[in-house]
Amino acid sequence: MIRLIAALVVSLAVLAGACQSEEDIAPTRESTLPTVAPIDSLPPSVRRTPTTAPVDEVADPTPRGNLGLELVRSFPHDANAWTQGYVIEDGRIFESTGDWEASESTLREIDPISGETLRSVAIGEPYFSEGIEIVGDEIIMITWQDNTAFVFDKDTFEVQRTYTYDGEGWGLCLDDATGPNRLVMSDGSATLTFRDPATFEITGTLEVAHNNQDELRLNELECVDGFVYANVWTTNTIVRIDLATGNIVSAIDASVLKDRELGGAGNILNGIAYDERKGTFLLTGKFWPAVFEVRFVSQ
Ligand SMILES: [Ca+2]
Repeated sequence: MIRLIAALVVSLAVLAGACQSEEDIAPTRESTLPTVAPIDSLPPSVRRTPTTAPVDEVADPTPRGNLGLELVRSFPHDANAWTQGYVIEDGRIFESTGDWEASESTLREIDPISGETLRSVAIGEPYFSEGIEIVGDEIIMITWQDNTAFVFDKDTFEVQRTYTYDGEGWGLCLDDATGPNRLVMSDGSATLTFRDPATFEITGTLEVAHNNQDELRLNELECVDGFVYANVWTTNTIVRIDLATGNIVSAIDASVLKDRELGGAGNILNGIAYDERKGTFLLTGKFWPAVFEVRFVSQ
């Protein structure tokens, strides 16, 4: 644990050193998007005491070490967005939002610099939108308990077709590194389901190994080079899962970002997108006022 704390302090120092000035990250919509506080302005007790300690709670059968965060930049995020899915491709960001109010379920394209919503479509009742993934010229969106996946044209946001499925839908990503392309879908449990991206038919499942099966609730996903990075529901932890084995090989405690935001209860980390052009990850959270571009670094 002492080593973990020491590593966290080092990570904080890296974050503080890499932090942009407030001017650099000032939002363009000051009336609705609060300015992000510099990390080094937080009191030490907040900076050095994460609100959760999930890294110790998620077992790691084949540890490859926990990863720290190196901040590249931050930019505004709609603080009214209950983020469910987040993806970036060729510099274009797409986000899905969902909420108890059906009208809050949307698919959006986001400006990667200003964070402004460039366009948005409401999904409409009774659907509660969840994760999204880009597949070619289309975006697939799953829904929480509505047993329906929507397929949108990426450029027009017009619905091309729908699929029905059993169970809940939480997160979605496309694994294109371990054989024929396959969607990876989470349902709030420790089981991932593989699906054919062309038909949405189930092609397999994967049990994620850890020592606390009831507590590992996998949410928003990002597939990268044979691994899945998964937000863990009710925590600010991201786990890195080896798709070949189902083992968690790394964990990333991103609570430092939430502390930086000083968000209220319930506003947890959710939303992860890999920018393969830059080798960086975009991280945000539900109702967070900022998106953080980071690199995951060895501790
Ligand atoms: Ca994602």
